[in-house]
Amino acid sequence: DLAPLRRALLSVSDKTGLIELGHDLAKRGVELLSTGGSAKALRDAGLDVKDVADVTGFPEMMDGRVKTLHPVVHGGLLARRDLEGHVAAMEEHNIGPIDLLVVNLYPFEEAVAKGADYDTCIENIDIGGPAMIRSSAKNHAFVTVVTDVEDYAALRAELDANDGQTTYAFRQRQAQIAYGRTAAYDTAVSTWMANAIGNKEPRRRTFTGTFTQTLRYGENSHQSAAFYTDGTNRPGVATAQQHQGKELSYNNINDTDAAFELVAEFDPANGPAVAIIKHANPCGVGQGATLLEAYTKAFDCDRTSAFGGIVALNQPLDEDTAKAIVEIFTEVVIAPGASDAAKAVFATKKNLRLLTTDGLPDPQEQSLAYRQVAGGMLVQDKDTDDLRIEDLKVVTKVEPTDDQLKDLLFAWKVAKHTKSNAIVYVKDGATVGVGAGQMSRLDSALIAAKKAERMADAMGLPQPLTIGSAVASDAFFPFADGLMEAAAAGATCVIQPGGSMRDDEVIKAADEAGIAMVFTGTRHFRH
Ligand code: 93A
Repeated sequence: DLAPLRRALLSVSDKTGLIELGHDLAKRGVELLSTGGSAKALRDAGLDVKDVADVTGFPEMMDGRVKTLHPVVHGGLLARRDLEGHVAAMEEHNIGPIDLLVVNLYPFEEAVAKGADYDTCIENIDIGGPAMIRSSAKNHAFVTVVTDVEDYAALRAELDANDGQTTYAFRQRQAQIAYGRTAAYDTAVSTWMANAIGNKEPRRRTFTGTFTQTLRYGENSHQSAAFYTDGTNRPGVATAQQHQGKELSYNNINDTDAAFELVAEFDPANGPAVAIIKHANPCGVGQGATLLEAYTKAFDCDRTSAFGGIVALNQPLDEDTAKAIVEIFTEVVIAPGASDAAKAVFATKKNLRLLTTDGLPDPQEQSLAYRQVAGGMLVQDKDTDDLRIEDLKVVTKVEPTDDQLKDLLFAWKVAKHTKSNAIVYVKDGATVGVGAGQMSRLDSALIAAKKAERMADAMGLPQPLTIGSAVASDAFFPFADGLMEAAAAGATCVIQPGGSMRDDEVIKAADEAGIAMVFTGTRHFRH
């Protein structure tokens, strides 16, 4: 069960903790082998180290591409110490056993994150490191492998507890971690390359993320959870900088993502836009002449639900908007930047998290969306469909006016980011009623209208804002009832995919109600 530790090979890109580890191993009488930069660091610290090049009899060559790829190294890592044949082979070829491998890889993921060019990324693909890691992990019956600086302490504790040896359980655990590391590494390379060459075939993609953070808990407090990045380095919640407030929770991350992806649909060139999200659904989206106006319009859609919500902006946060946001309890604000004055306003609310990014997510950028099901994973292209006015087909006697068209397109963008069945009422560049996630389209229409009525009461308005609104339905109306409900709530124009068996009935109902209707030909289910 216990394996002795006589020789170690240390080859690390991240030299954090290397010297301390080297001293500790030397004190225990372990012979140290190492590669170029690592050997130099250890030697400079006064340690006795043997160069791998001296052991293999080959110099490091081809800019370091070939340094440890040699039978003397891999034989030393892979030989079973309990098989006569293996031991004889070691003796015959003058291969010494290597009992501990400490490797961390060329920083490929960091190179991608920094936006390095193609050739630089290629040079950052480590070949020898993963090969050694995989050899030692396979031979964990005898060999200990450490692939993470954070595990140095665990290694030392293990050696302390076992008289300078390691237990089988420890080696197994380290091997399991090691294969996870090489798998994630190669996935990062494949993901980066898929993006670089534009390969979008879901069946050619592979996924494991790079672990970034343990979360306090998952969707509920009895579920453990972690956050992984996918190596694409897109602007968004995964790459945002957090300025204040406690750590983001699982739900915060999910909702912040929904908020930012939605608000990014609104091109900053067309003016400031704000989205407020609760439980991954929009409870208000507004566009205005100023960010403050956009926020106020979003907030007025559903002031009740906005409490404890997530706010996403399509422009840097300014002081006026920051002041309005802190008037109610908000969990997270995400924006492509924030002014110092805005940050100062937020500093008075220490629980409010502020996240800033270098830009907005690109709603048209192709990527894959994953969903787990029992025993499997569903993979699809992200819904990047971008509707153009030319694609719309007017199907009613009445045509929408230019102003109505603007609100229809606004409503359509919001519906795309609302759980199905989605019904979204919009007026003058703001949502005024959102019905989300119902099992019937009619219920979504009713709920959205009901909420608008409640807001009118709360705000002392003479009538709900759905009067004279534009309405979007994320998928076709299967019957005329949903459309009639929208008309009853005061909608004067409708955008929907069309394509129902009963389109004729629905169009007739729209004509009878005197409303304009356009078909998009595409739908935006979101489950
Ligand atoms: O270019 S490599 O793929 N070729 C190799 O043979 C090799 N062996 C170890 N890179 C290789 N390494 C990597 O070098 C290790 O994984 C480690 O990240 C790095 C340590 O180099 P140095 O000790 O010179 O700083």
